[in-house]
Amino acid sequence: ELPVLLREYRPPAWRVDHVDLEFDLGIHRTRVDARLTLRRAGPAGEPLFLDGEGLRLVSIALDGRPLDVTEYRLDEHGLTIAQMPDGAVLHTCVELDPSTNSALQGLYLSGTPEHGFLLTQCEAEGFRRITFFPDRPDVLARYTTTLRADPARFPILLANGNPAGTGLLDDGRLWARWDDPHPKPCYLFALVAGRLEVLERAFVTAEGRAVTLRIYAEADAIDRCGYAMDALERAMRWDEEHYGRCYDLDVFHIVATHDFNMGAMENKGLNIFNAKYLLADPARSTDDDYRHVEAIVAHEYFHNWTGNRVTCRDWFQLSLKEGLTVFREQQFSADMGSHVLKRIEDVQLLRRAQFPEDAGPLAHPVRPDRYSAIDNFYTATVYDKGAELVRMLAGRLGPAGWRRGMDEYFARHDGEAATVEDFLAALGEANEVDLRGYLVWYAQAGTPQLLASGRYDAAHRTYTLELRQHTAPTPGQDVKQPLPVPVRLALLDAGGQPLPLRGASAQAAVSECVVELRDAQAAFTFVDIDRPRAASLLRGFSAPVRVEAGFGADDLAFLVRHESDGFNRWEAAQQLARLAFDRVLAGDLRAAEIGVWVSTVSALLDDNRVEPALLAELLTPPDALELAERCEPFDPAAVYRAREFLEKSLAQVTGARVAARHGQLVEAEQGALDGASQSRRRLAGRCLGLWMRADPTAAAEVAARRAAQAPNMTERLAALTLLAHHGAPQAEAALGDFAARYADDPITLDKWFALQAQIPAEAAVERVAALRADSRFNLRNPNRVYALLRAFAARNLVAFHRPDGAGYALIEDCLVELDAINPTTASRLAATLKDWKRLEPTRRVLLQASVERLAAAATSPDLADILRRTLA
Ligand code: BAL
Ligand code: ZN
Repeated sequence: ELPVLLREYRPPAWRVDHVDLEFDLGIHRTRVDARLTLRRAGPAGEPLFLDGEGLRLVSIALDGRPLDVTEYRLDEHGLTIAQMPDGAVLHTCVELDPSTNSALQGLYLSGTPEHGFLLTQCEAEGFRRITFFPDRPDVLARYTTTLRADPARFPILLANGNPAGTGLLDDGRLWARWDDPHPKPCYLFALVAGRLEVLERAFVTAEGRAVTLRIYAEADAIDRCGYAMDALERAMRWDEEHYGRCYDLDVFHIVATHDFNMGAMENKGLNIFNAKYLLADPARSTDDDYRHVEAIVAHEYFHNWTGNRVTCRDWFQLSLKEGLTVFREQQFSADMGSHVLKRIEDVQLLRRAQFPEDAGPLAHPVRPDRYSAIDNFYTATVYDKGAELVRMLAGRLGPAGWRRGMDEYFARHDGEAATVEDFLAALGEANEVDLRGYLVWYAQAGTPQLLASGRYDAAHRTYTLELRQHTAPTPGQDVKQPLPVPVRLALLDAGGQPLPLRGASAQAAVSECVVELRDAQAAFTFVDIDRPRAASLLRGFSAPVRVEAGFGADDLAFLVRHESDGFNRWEAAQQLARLAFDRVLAGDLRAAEIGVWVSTVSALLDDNRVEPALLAELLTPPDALELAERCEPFDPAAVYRAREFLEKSLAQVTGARVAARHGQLVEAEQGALDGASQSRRRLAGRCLGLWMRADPTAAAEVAARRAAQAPNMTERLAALTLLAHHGAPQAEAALGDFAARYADDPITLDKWFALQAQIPAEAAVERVAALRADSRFNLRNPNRVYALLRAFAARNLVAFHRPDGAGYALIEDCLVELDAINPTTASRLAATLKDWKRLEPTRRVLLQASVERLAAAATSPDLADILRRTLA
């Protein structure tokens, strides 16, 4: 199929002013009556085309007159009516079978036919599986939805908007009507029908609107929704206070399901959540789980303004809502917890997921200019690099300017479908600055490399920073343009204090400044300055680039010891560990860099001013996925071994200290959820990890006890993971206990699958194969596929990349089966194969053959698209 191209965007030929939907709901048969009030918006004579897939048309009428089969045309993509008046009401009636919808797009069944419930997922193009409609985000309409069903089977009937009546029909069925006054694109449509319990809370907005907040979940899960409700309230308040945005309906509903392709979905007034990101309780949730629930509840809520009230003109603009909403979510999470730790987490995610994507065959701009399957563009680039672009814009405008710009964006585009250009224009014009230069960031793929070098001129007391940028070619983009790169920086004296910075023309001195590199290279000179001991560059990760500043181990060690910017202190420790890693990988096991890293970070253990969670991060070398990205050719086992050598080197020096520290940290552990308790648990986990490498026998005994008895899931899971990943003699029994204990809890069982999928040993291939055959595994459940198969393929360098190709064969086999069930899940799993070209020759040949066989066998457009791009 031909790709869709950004440059070929045309406004819709038909608008829909009103949509009146009626559903007669059943698990095996659902009937949908749609009455669309249509208005011609394009040239006279243009036919009406409505998207529709997998629908059985029962009847069709125009302005009340049934259409003859010669008056319309049906094909696998939709419905065409050639002769149309300029305005008309089209009534279609279609039938569907939700119980056979394993793709989980459109209307489908969560759980079993006996006990499950019905729900929808429409983003990006699921609405066309529910009824015939112009399924594109720039067609905004008002919706009325009436649901009818057997009240014994479906006592709860929900749709978007405000409740507009409910009652019993003469035939005994229940009906409920919902009216959504806000125009919306059809990807935000949702309905839910089934037997669900509810948690309710009252909320009054800053504008005085009384809103009922309700979270719906199945009976065994409703007790675990309280934290999400608290998080929702916090998010609603935060958006009022920080962006002046209030909620706009009388109800706000969230529904939890275990069967969901995504993390969650922001349908207007009716968010649907993957249960994994909604349910939380102290006995079963880790600290990370709690943070994720809070962040994703906020993210979906924030979409009400950035996504729903102002939506995207077309799917190329996806980052307009996603990058912006991720940025807002990041701001919120930082405010709820620690700004430094949140920034570290964001940058880790960027480096582990987005940088590799941007460097490989699936690289695409934050605003792609073509796609074959839009579901393949819900990527780290669109989301996380997109958020970094928004962060740069916000930084460029400053807090007051950012708020002014956002107010202008909402004022101009409320109720509309907008573009990235609209966004930059509103932000810029509200502040009288031209931000169009940032469009290149949206249009150009690849991670820029920033080369920095500093020069001190003692005679003139000046310091000159030279910056150069370079972006390597990416698929389809051979020539790259320079980008505006904001570099936040300080120059530090020998005591780590920032030196006063004065530009040649600036008056007042500042301790920190931002310089913006706009061209391929530029020099920035600071005057009347003492010789700096070190430059602290790209503070807070002020641009999503890779920096090469040529710092040696001693410079980085100085920054680890003295840097006052918490993020850059961590960054210096990461860079120092990378220098050490490079030496180990080159076989130089006695290199000075290794010793400098070990001595510098281990000394921090004795510094009780360092906050425990930050200390845990300072003591951790970059993730293997980050380190792997720098290796060409890529030998996954060698990367794993080299990183493990670093871990052991640090463990040997810190063994006794980390054992003692672990004991202190867990002594008073009660499982409380406050920040200080979470921070202690993070460090306890890190200490146990180092201790496990220093003294496996003693540490494993403690780990086995904590896995069985710790009063919180964070520690239990960390201990169990260490036992399993280090092949401790207690591991199998502990794994068995854990599985028995949480047998009825799919979310916790997913953790059990995922940690085994990542056991760094070649025999993990057989273990994963056995788990795939286990009766608890289910290829139809996306969470379980991600827990076992994606965790294995994406994170297990040793087993997935076993040199005999057994890991590749396992995933190949699963993908063939999965493609027929759920193409979205299949193509997300297949994206883990993208690195084949970088592999050392033996593995490369095996993985390439696997990808080629899969490409030949792929039946869904989603999987075919990922594999075609992977091979290109
Ligand atoms: N819109 C898809 C799910 C999310 O990003 O919120
Ligand atoms: Zn989102």
